[in-house]
Amino acid sequence: MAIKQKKVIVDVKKQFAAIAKQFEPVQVLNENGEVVNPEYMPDLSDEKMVELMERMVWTRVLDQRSTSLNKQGRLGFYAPTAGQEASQLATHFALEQEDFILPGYRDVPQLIWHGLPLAKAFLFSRGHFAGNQYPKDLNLVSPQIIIGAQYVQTAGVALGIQKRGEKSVAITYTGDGGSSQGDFYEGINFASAFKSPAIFVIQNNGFAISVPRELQTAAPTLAQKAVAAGVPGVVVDGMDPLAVYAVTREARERAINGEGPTVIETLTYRFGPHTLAGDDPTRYRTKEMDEEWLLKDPIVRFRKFLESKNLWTVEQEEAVIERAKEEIKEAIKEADAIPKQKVTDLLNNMFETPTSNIAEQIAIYTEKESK
Ligand SMILES: Cc1ncc(C[n+]2csc(CCOP(=O)(O)OP(=O)(O)O)c2C)c(N)n1
Ligand SMILES: [Mg+2]
Repeated sequence: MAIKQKKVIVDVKKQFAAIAKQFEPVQVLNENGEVVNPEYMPDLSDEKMVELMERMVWTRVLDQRSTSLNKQGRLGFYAPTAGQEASQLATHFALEQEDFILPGYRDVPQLIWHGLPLAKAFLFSRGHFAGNQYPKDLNLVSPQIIIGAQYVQTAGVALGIQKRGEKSVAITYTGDGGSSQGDFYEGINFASAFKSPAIFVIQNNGFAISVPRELQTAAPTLAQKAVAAGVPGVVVDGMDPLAVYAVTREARERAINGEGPTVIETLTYRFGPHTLAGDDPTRYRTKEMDEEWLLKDPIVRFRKFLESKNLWTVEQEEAVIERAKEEIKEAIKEADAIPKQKVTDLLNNMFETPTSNIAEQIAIYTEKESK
């Protein structure tokens, strides 16, 4: 039988168009703080919304103060957070105290709002071992520096929660760059196979240090990578705290109802440099790009919304700023009061029982430090 016309088997355009429709960014508030999708409005009381705004303002101050303290040589490693407050704090706001957080290096604010004493965060920044020793009752681990590794660990923690029959979730954070790592795929696949209660957040701030997101992957959205693993994925306006809260809360509900993990991609931007270790964003970002994103500032947007509901005033904001400065000053004092780290402190904290080579080094440094 003669074939009249050869038909294309994979209609690429059609395939991608069908997928794209599923990944339109979720938004509740537009840049002017107006509600554009009331059907997605989360169930949050006025008091709760004010509390979220207070946390965002407080955290912006922490970012500014951490930057100054770093420049004065009083802090060490620091990854700026300004611009990402909605992505970080509104995801966190949708959690409960029993939930477990596995952060990346930029996610110190979530740890603090989950109860980590600020002095601990400063000690972590200084590379002090005490900055990695957390109160036992907090379900937290210290920030992961290895890109993506926390995704695999989260699959494990979520499986543990499930095996114990607990009604809580494990949440983790990585960046757009992190979503190109093998660990990212392994983590979501494992949690998916076991339908474990995990939430995988990708904070897509457009860059992995200087590498633009477009050079990371040809995937039109990062959230759609989830679908291949059988996991629901959602893209959200990461500068809109109400939308971020709504998608995270829904993901949490699915997780505790035994429906498995979710991948959330937040579209965001870091206003500052990658870290304070010499990165210069003007070498890879344009002024126009910065300006465009500054208009989307999550604090400005939420302030406009709350002001329109008579829930926020300049005085309220100033009070939060003052309180933040005071608390930061106290926490730095507390961190300064901890004895400086000795080489033996570092070595003694590596293993419960030191290996022979570490034991040898402990002996050498104990001798040196005694002089
Ligand atoms: C496995 C691994 N490879 C490389 C690095 C070096 N590194 C540190 S941050 C970073 C970029 C990560 O970008 P992204 O995931 O987008 O997170 P962002 O810093 O933008 O929040 C890289 C490559 C690392 N820490 N770990
Ligand atoms: Mg990034």
